[in-house]
Amino acid sequence: MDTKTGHIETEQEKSHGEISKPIDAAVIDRIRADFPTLHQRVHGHPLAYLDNAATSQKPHAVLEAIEMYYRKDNSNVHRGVHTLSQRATDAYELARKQIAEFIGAGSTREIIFTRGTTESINLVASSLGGMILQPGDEILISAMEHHSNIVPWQLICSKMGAVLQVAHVTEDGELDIQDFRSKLSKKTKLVAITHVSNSLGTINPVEQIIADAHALNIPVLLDGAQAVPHLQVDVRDLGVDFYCLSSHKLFGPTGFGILYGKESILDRMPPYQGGGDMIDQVDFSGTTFNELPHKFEAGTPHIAGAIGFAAALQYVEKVGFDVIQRQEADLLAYATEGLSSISGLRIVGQAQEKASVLSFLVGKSHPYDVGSILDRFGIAVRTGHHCTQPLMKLLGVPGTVRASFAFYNTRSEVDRLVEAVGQAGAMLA
Ligand code: 7TS
Repeated sequence: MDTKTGHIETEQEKSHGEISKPIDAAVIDRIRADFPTLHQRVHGHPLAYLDNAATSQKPHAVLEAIEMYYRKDNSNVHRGVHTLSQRATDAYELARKQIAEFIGAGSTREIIFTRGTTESINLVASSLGGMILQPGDEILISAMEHHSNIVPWQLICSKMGAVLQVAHVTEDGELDIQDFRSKLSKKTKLVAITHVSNSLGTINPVEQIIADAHALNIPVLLDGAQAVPHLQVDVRDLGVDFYCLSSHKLFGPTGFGILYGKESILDRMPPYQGGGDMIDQVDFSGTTFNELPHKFEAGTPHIAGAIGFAAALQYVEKVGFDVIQRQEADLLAYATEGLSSISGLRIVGQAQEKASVLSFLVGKSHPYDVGSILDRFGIAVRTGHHCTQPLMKLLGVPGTVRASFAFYNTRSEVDRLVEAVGQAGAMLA
């Protein structure tokens, strides 16, 4: 993004006061000051953390919220009359409300706390899949899915005698929408597709996907793990049936995530796991289950995870998606241009709509070797298949080097990346 083109400030931008266009380096510096991990040296160089698609760094606000909970309120939730338990329960359920508002859910009953995107998808596959699938039924995914949105469907399909259909992806890394449409049929019982590809950055046309599937009364699950750090998602505007996400990619703690589901569907689904908290009455002759969302939350939950995640969302709102998107778009365009100037470098994934994820290969060098050299320069990227082995096979690559940017990254980090990749290419040639 050329920040010098005549851009008219929106009301939201104006409300950010000093954050006027272009985003001033001083603003990003202030943001960086909120993230303690960014300020360290690796192999004698300042850390350039460009592995945000794997996990993001955590601002002070998140670390403090978690510490305060453990220092002051640590107690179990939903089961104590004492003050600490009530405080913990209040903070935990307030987090649910804040999370519901952040993604535009209609009710906290639609927000199920999980360990992350992986567990959210497994929950739907196991509970809904086990309830509705008949032999010969189909689940439709795409060829760019993370293993987390492939394997749970394979497991339930093989258990129920159902069939996994896969919509093609083009050479540019876009969903082949015609192929997707041609694979929707009366047999399709669910569409499960990623909102943003973790390997290529492709932003999928989810409104279109949902419209096509809903025209045939097929529910849609979106894997939002890579979307929520970059896009303002409103599940009700989308009309999506299930939306899955992980706290740790959105500046919150690991081991915590969300399954959003429409209440009308969640209500009909059987529990996923049994244990404490998810029950209403237990008797050896049978058990009745708690109401939503607790029906799907067995056992002592990740209380600090919920509280830390709510703090992360507050932080993101304070920065604002407008600033986040402008900074990331700038970094993506700048890095794409810089890396493209390196001879023999090939960018993998050239979709029209992309989030700030950049996969590439340098000549015939193995991605792992390039990544190891970058690490020596203090630059953190991910290498390999990024848990998308079928996609790598389809694109005919062994894996890629992946740089993924967050709003706290800078053009000077991109300069260092380009310089180091150039050197790695020369060393490995
Ligand atoms: N779906 C997508 C699109 C992802 O990118 C990931 C994690 C997951 C699901 C699983 O999320 P989890 O939090 O349950 O593990 N992706 C990556 C990645 O690209 N590099 O490391 C983890």
